[in-house]
Amino acid sequence: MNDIRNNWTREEIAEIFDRPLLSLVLDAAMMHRKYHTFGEVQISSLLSIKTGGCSEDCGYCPQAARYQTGVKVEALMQLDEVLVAAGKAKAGGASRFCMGAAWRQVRDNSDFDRVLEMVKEVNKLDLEVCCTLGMVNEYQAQRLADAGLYAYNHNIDTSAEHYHEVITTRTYDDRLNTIANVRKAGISVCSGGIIGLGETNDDRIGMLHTLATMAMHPESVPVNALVPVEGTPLAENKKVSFDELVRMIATARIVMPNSAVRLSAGRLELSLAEQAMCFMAGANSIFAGDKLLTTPNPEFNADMEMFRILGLKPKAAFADGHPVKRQAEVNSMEHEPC
Ligand code: SAM
Ligand code: DTB
Ligand code: SF4
Repeated sequence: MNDIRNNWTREEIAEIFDRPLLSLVLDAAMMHRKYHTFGEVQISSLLSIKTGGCSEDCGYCPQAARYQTGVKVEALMQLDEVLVAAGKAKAGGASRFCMGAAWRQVRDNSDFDRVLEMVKEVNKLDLEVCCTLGMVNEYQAQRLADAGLYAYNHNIDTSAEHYHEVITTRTYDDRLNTIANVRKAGISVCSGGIIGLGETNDDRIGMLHTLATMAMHPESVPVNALVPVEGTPLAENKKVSFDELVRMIATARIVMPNSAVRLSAGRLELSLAEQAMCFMAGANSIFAGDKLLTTPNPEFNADMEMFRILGLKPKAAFADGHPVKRQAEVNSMEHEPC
């Protein structure tokens, strides 16, 4: 049977998800080896270009204005500061630079113009540029693509059924619409979710089902473990155990064989051996750097030591080509006289 499918049933995904853990990891490792260079890990670096003060009520998020989390609200960063951070990320081996803004949605104003400048300038550093700015319409997605944006991160976070338990200020369909707008603009899609939001295994399977039945799978699938932050409604949630994370990663790897599965937030809680199991289960991307957006991440040197011990190699930028350029080629071929 073809490995790359978008007609998965929930039952088929559940059957994979429920396999004994080590069998599941072995199956995922074999799928990983078939579609990727084993041991090659993409390094992304994150920068919060606009921190805090967000109008949304995402129950996990330290940047929501309505929760007292101690995150200081900051205006949109200046272009030159962003370029310094991007240069440092590149020097540290990152191939992707992701800029995050605590916005509900993009607005057509001077802040967006500045973000477009950031995209253009970071692109010149030969980094894959990624943004996560909240909801975007078709026109805004096209402007980002025109500026040279490589990828857009927009997580579906959990299952359609559980979504309203965590977020009430927007709907699951709003998220899916933005992802469709990004896809239409030819930008690489980065979309995954968080475990530890009080969801059931059925919700985890439902989230993977939504992603794996998209007409095109997201090129990147971040799997975050909730980083509980004091002041947020989910601060006291039960800690995600490492086997739950491995199970999620391995199932994602099997149902979306070609995608990069990113072991994302929550790595600070994992030992080296636990992270090794995540890589074995098909994770082939991480966020590196001492900070995620507002919460801590493993020290850069500790990650480099982990790469050395496990024999991991950083993946080069643009190893999979540039989606916007690929799209432009397809468009120009469509217009060639036959
Ligand atoms: N505001 C934009 C949005 O919501 O799409 C972009 C930034 S938002 C912080 C990006 C993603 O970070 C969220 O979709 C969520 O999946 C993840 N995230 C936020 N807080 C988190 C936490 N405490 N633990 C794990 N992941 C978190
Ligand atoms: C994603 O899936 N995880 C990253 C990135 N995409 C933007 C964000 C994690 C944020 C964790 C909480 C924080 O540092 O504020
Ligand atoms: Fe705002 Fe994004 Fe945080 Fe939700 S996840 S509160 S939209 S910054």
